[in-house]
Amino acid sequence: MSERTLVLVKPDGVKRGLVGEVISRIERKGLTLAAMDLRAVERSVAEEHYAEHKDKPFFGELLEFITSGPVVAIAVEGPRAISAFRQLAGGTDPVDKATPGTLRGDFALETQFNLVHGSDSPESAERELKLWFPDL
Ligand code: RTP
Ligand code: MG
Repeated sequence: MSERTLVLVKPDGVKRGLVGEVISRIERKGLTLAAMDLRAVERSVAEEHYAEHKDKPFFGELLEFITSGPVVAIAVEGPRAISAFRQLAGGTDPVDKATPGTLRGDFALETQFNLVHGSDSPESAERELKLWFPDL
């Protein structure tokens, strides 16, 4: 059964020219792109997107970072797309958790600048896709 997940190439990934690399890995895995958009992130969208972290000490930095430049938002589709993309992304900490061969393991060094976002559950995917792609 096919499902959809929200992927973001974060501002660090766009600035570093890694959008193609992310898309390539999604496609090579066998997942497909249902929608894609390069866009500036409004603060209200960033706050809503990361609402689960609003009481964390890093929330302010996280908002600053995610609104610091354009992101590429992608609705990714395929069997077990949510888990499949989390596997491609690797763990949150790019050194201690993400292993080589994953996007974060191969291309990132710091937790704050970890290149990509992927929805972490069916509930998150539904909520996030409504926020980023209301017309999909
Ligand atoms: P994401 O939501 O961006 O896909 O990342 P994730 O599920 O792997 O990690 P999550 O716990 O949801 O954290 C969201 C993002 O917040 C930043 N972060 N900074 N300074 C810190 O300790 C810290 N912890 C998390 C990261 O950019 C992380 O991806
Ligand atoms: Mg998360």
